[in-house]
Amino acid sequence: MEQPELIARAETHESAIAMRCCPGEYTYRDLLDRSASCAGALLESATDLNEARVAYLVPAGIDYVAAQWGIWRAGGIAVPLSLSATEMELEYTLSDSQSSVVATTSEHVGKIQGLCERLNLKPVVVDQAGPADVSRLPEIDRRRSAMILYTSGTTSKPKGVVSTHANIQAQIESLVKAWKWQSSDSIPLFLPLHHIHGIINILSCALWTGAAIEPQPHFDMKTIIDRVADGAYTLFMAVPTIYVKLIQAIESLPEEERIRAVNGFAQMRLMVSGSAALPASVHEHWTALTTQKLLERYGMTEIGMALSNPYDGERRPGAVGQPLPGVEVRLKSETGNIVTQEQEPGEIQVRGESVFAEYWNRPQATAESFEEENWFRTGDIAVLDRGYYRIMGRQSVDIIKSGGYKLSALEIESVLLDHPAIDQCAVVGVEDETWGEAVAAVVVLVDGKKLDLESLRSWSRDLMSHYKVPKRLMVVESLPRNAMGKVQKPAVRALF
Ligand code: MCA
Ligand code: AMP
Repeated sequence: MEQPELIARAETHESAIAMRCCPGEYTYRDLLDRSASCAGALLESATDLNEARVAYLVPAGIDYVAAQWGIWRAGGIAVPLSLSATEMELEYTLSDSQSSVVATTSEHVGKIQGLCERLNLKPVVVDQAGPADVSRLPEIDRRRSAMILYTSGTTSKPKGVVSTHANIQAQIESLVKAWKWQSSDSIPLFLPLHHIHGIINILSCALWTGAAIEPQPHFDMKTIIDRVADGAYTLFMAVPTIYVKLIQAIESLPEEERIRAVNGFAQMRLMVSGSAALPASVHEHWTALTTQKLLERYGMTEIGMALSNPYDGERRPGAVGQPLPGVEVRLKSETGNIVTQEQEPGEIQVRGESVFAEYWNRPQATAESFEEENWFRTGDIAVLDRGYYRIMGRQSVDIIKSGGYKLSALEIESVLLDHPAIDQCAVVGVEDETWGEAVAAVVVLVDGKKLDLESLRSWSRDLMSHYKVPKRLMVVESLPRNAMGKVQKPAVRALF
């Protein structure tokens, strides 16, 4: 029977440990059985979901895989929801994706029940699904749409990135090959599971290979350091913010604990950084502390991973390396020429089977993001420097990367404008040692009103995920604008 290769492969290592959770361990057979149950519960009497969107709100663990694989095995498109999203954000994702069902767990069903009633969605509780008849599951062609991930960009609201099963398989196979994944690998999973970094680079690559995953509810410094010191992992993948925080935490440990932690990190097979620029100073600091040379790579929701420092060979601080297997990369200059010289900047453009199919329900945005012959325009600027790509920045000032999350300044502005004291506002990302960039807001107040950072933050928390909430606030008489009346973001940024 045709089914996603990731799931078919699980049959070949069914007795291996797939997940070490607290408490208990689960084999690949458990994942297969639980995902079949979920598929059965989603299908009810239907024979195929035929690409209906099924959202799922499930924490990292066996239920997450049961839901994701269950949706795929039933023929649906998986739409992972963020566990830290506010109700307003969840409603947007559910409505925009036109999801008809939400899969969740007994623990989380309360959080989504009200929304399901209001939007007329059916909740399915994954951990209560009974056994299913596998012979009834539909054939899944690899060209079918498999997943929609929401990503912020140059538009106010996030767009849904649609990937097919073939796209996902290509993204996984490229990384498994480049980073030499092995069935003996073991990796912690503390990144959110509504983005590529957690879903593809960690979860799916591990499951493809028959390796073991240790899911954690969130990034908890003490737990991670203890488990690393125990020698629990061979692989570690994280965003730069986590390496900055780890350096601070390890250096403040008492000597004996520090040595144990450092030795734990030193013995790993591979440690990877990505999702945002890793400052060369942090790269070098980490090597000095642990002897590990971090492997920095570059990717994007729409394309999976595109560039990577080598597994064998020089891992250069400040650079993102070369194209991954199966990925074509070129630079296109501002004047529209393909860059052929080193040190000449250009937009990174990417082509290959790992590149997404379309933005959900946005044919114009999809068309505008591709050039002739399927080259995808990333909006990131890079140079080639002694054979390695180096990221210089982004074309749009309205995209902020904070703690590895991609945020839209326009989306945050549209929320802030609803504040009763705010008349005008401009949001920018300002440099921040820990978060890469921090969200900063410059506002013009309504006559006679007052506003301070703390009250703005507590008001914002109900409306947007905590990492979008402004960290800095400046009240001004007027926003810097050009002769046409357009807000000048570089001048706004210079205010901080
Ligand atoms: C949290 N805080 C912040 C931010 N986030 N402050 C400023 N800027 C932020 N971005 C504050 C909170 O308000 C809180 O403060 C305190 O920090 C602790 O919050 P918490 O969330 O618990 O922090 P954490 O657990 O230390 O989170 C850090 C984190 C998390 C683990 C780095 O941000 C994270 O999981 N980031 C990864 C996101 C990711 O996976 N991105 C990949 C996208 P207070 O206590 O005062 O309230 S995929 C992608 O980018 C592409 C494909 C790629 O290339 O990978
Ligand atoms: P996302 O939309 O969350 O998938 O974020 C993708 C964006 O993250 C890219 O377009 C880059 O701007 C940024 N990014 C990912 N990896 C790196 C890296 N190693 N260095 C600099 N920026 C990165």
